[in-house]
Amino acid sequence: MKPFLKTLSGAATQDETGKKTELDKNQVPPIWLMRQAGRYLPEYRALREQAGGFLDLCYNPAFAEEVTLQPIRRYGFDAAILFADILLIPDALGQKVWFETGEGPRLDPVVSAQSLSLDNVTQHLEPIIETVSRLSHSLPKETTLIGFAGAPWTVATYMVAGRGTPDQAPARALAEKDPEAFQGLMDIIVAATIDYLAAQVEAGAEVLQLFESWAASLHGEAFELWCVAPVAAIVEGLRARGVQVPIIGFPRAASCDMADYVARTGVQVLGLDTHADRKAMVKNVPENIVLQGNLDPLVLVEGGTALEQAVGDIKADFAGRHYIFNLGHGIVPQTPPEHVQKLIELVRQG
Ligand code: 1CP
Repeated sequence: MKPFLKTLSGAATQDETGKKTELDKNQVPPIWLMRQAGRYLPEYRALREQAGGFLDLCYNPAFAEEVTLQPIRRYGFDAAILFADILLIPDALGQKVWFETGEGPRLDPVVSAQSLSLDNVTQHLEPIIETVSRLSHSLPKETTLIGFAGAPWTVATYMVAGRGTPDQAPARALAEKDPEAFQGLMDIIVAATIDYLAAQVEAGAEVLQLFESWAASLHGEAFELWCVAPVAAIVEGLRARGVQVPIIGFPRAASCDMADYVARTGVQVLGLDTHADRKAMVKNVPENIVLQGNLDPLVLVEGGTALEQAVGDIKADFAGRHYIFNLGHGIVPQTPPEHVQKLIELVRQG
């Protein structure tokens, strides 16, 4: 079995009555990194230039396949993540999306689902599904393929603001002022995301991740309504369609009870951000849930003894636990590629 999937099935067979699969204290965890394909790699920058715009790269199956494979070829990660973006869903729903060079995403802001439609979602995202299908054939046989989408709240923050924001104020204001319109917006994102992720799995994705990058901007009841319920609806919708693959939830920097988040959403893996308290997570999150994360991307930039120390700490804290080595957030562009090589050596040296 692929190492990545073995870790997931190992955890799934843990039960709470004390019958446990034996776990080697010196286990080597599977490793992949969020944003492992991207601007820190010279081969990515070269292909990106050839493709034209960022969206052109995402919608070109041959280029997107190649970019996904680049970090696998260079480093031999245990998993490859489909090269795409969370903002392809708004694009597929009919919202205008573009990327300003050096500035990030821009969208024509919406205040409801009124101008959006599910009619063309499947057809619009066909090239992405083609990329998944190609990858399911071209990846090394030991490499697991991860499909993904944005969690609805995070996607909605961009759709309402028309861009990335430090505090997600426009979406929070809309949810507060007109909860019905906002619910309509969330419902259409949930529906499109279920179709999209089911198609990714049908084409060969073996694990799915839902990126909730802006979980920290909601608390209490609003967090339940807009972060927990929509992710639960996606998990439930996929299961109702017979999609059985493990699902990774990543509520970055959320201040909620993580055991509760896992129980309510139904995810099998919990992604931990840089600031998560690992010891508390090991104690509080049930053992049949796999933990993932949480190396600081800036420690990867620094390298040297700081990196050695941080990897040692993560391994020590997660010893005896099924976990996946990863960062607490995406790789930053200034990361020296050789530090990634070093990280893999440190993780795999047992
Ligand atoms: O080449 C470039 O200049 C574009 C940079 C880039 C890349 C490489 C963007 C624009 N998106 C991506 C790829 C991407 N995005 C992946 C590919 C797979 C991999 O990890 O290797 C994934 C999973 C994403 C997910 C994504 N896009 C998230 C969630 C994760 C996170 O980083 O928090 C978010 C919030 C986005 C939106 C987005 N797309 C791109 C940028 C720069 C942003 C962030 C904008 C902002 O909030 O300021």
